[in-house]
Amino acid sequence: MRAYWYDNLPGDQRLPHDSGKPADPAYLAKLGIISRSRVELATVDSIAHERAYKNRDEITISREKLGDIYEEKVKGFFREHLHEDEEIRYILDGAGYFDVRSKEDDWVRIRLEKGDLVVMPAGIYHRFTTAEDNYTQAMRLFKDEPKWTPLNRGEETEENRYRKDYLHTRDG
Ligand code: KMT
Ligand code: NI
Repeated sequence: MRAYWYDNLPGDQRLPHDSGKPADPAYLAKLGIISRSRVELATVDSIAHERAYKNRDEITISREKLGDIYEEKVKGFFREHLHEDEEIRYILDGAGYFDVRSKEDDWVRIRLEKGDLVVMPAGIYHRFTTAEDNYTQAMRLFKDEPKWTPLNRGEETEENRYRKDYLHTRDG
């Protein structure tokens, strides 16, 4: 796990886009994100248990698995959105990037590799992409029913109850 400020330069979303300015775990914590590097599945299980998670699934995002719709899927995940549930992502293999919005609405990029885990709060704006090797295998853990529906950022999400609760928790 390594986090840094996104460079905002043009170029494929799967490139590192590293501005050279790191973002430390303490800053991620201020955004409500918990991150852990190189943990075993047993650790994921205990975090999920502590936080009363009930469901999980596994997803492989690769050309081999998705075929013709791979590029489309990758673009879809990269649309800025929020979810109405807290969610855990645990990388089983490969690598990927989660970009999350900072307090000032800039992007912080979190690179996750095999064994890395993030807990993302409900209501945070984010987007996801595979990295240069176009391969991410991940476990997605969710508290109750799988509510995968990404709510794309717009006027409606600004008024969303989960968004407002998130900002209230983040900013006090
Ligand atoms: C998300 O919330 O954008 C995702 O779960 C992306 C796919 S899981 C690595
Ligand atoms: Ni998402």
